[in-house]
Amino acid sequence: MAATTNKLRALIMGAPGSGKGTVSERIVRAFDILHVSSGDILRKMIREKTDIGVQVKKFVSSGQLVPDELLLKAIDSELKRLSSADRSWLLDGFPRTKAQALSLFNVAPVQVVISLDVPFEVIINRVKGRWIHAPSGRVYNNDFNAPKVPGHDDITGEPLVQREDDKPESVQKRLKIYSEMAGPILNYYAKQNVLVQFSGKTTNEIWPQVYKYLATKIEPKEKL
Ligand code: G5P
Ligand code: MG
Repeated sequence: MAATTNKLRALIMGAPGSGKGTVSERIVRAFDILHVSSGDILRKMIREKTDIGVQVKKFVSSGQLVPDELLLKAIDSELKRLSSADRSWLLDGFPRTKAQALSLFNVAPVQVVISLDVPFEVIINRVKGRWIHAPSGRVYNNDFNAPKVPGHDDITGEPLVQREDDKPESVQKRLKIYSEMAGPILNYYAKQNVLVQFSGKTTNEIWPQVYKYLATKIEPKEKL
């Protein structure tokens, strides 16, 4: 049963590499909101070789969606935590199927769905230069937000890694799956009047639009 709260329940959607993680980092800096990425949760389980991590590895590294039942098992405890959280939250990468959207509805109906619309040719170029700090999920890019020290995380100084699913063949597969799967979810939220689309070729173009929109829903802690 969904808990009642006046905190914001938001989603961020968009194709692989559209900038969900990058925009989420800016949202967390500017607003008092918790960011939860299903991809980060799965990558942590894979790194730690948990039972679920071992089962999801083959799907994640080849760019396929994790089957619903397994995915819901993977994020069950996180969803339980969020259902009673007394803080606003932003889910990144979940839901991706109608079954997942219905499960989320039972936890908490969402009030805002931010959809990032970035051309696929722009995305294909940018993921080639992506580096991540695996423990935190912080994202860098050789051409865009390069780390201060090449190959190292700005905050911890730990080494950065490339994602296994950023190989060109996996990226193509992920983009194809997104094209096939996203439509019904976006329609589902459009019908609920909670979907807002932000288009652009760069995060710097999209971010001020997202900030202005979110500032109508939740008090910013930092000015743009
Ligand atoms: P994820 O982790 O949810 P994706 O594929 O949805 O992964 P991804 O790849 O994490 O999305 P993003 O977060 O949208 O992309 O993009 P990003 O990391 O912020 O930006 C991409 C790169 O571009 C970065 O290097 C960034 O620095 C750079 N960049 C950003 N803006 C700009 C710009 O303006 N200019 C330039 N030049 N660069 C820029 O899911 C991964 C896998 O987990 C499983 C699936 O297997 C999935 O494939 N999974 C699920 N399976 C089933 N159901 C679910 N709900 C699942 N969730 C995860
Ligand atoms: Mg991401």
